[in-house]
Amino acid sequence: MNHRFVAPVLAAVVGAAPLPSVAADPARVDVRLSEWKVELSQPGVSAGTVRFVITNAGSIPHGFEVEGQGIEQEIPMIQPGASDTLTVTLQPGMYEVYCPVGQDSHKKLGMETHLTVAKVQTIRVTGGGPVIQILPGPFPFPDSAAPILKAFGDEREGLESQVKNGPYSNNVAPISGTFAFTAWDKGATRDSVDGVAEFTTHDGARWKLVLDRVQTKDVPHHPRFGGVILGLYYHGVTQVHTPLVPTINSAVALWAFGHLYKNGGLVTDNAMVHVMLLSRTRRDGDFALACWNCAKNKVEELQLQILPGPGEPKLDAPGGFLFVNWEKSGGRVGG
Ligand SMILES: [Cu+2]
Repeated sequence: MNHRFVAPVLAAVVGAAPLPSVAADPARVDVRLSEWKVELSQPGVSAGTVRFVITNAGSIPHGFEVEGQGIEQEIPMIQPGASDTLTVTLQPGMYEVYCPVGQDSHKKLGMETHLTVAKVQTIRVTGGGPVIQILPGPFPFPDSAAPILKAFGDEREGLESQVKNGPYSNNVAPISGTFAFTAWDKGATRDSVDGVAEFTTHDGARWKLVLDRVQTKDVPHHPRFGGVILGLYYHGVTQVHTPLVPTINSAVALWAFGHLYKNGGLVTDNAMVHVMLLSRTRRDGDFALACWNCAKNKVEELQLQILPGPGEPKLDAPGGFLFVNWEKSGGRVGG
């Protein structure tokens, strides 16, 4: 199995995870000063601690100031070629960022721009309804997948093996278990998650997954592999999908590292976990995959996919992975 294409998983855990450190990692914004503009690496960040890394790329001295929502902070003037940093805690709102040198004459010449600071979004998700384990088996839509496979070039071989014996199959077993988590969408680099899944697989093994940190590394062919994506409730149709997964809407998609336990013993602290709360892809009764485009179905399927950490041996489970669905789940969004 080519692990990079396995979408999500997530599962339960051991004990109460500590609260995530919400302000642990400042968001970084790179600032380039020159005559006569201020350029930011991104137009917005989520609320919290923000670290500006400022470079004077011009030919005369410049400065940098952040102003708005009752705060006004600046760095000392820096020479051409020099850099400095400014770390500030920003509440949601609009901020003016500019060069204050020359009693605002630089600002008036154009050295001014804006930074939008957004509220941190939170979602609480609880798994419910029938719980099923998805076992290795053929992907039921090989014809629909053909054009997708073609586009993957060198990586096609791995995908084709997934079509024959992959993690998206109709080979499912009813099991039991619980899963609940909270996720914070705080931007590309500092999302957080806190949750636990506990379930007993078809072979009688008791698994527990504890989630306390997200993974932010990019993976090819994903709109964004890593971190937390909160869709639907905010952005409308996100159409998040991976190559051999039906098109769906997702209310939340996250990629995390987890602590994984089997029958009470630690398996790994680096399990690669993908979780999605998405529109139903399986029908009632036999839980067969029932649609290639499932975007119109109710968002209530909670998928948890678990793989070993990078360089670690396969999990001691059929196919070397764990894939569990809670079929009637729900999420609640808060500020
Ligand atoms: Cu200036």
